[in-house]
Amino acid sequence: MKHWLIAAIVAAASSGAFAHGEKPHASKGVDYSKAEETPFGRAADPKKAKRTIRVEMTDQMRFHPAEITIKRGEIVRFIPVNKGQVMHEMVLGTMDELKKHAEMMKKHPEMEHDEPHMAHVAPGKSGEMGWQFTKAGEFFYGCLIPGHFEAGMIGKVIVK
Ligand SMILES: [Cu+2]
Repeated sequence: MKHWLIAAIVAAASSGAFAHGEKPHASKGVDYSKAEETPFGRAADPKKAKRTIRVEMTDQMRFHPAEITIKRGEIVRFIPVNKGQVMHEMVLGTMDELKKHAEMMKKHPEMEHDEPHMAHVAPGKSGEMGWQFTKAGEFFYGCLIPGHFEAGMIGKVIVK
């Protein structure tokens, strides 16, 4: 746990130098109209969601549900719930991006990162993430805490 705390303090002191980019985040009073289009959609105001999907994360390194079907263009409010005793996270992306990101997390486990397509959730807590899948296809969500993704902590989003 300690590295998360240190990273958070350092990030606060250097005003977000650890962030990947200038992307909006719900907790920072964001303008969702400026949300960047990614290969798997864009950040959206969870308040505008017509559908809320609760996703449980467990220490068995699983997401429940592990497969979600969504209509293209629909704004979804994800509520990742950590049912375990350790930190988990829900990160949306393409399989390629999640794999790359998991590799990076292994090399730099101290790296603090926070973007609208990811939610880090402490044990017993829940997070919130608004997302609009703008393209049809198969996308994924993974927990990129070192070891978790490799253990199969991954789910699939089918966008129709
Ligand atoms: Cu995890």
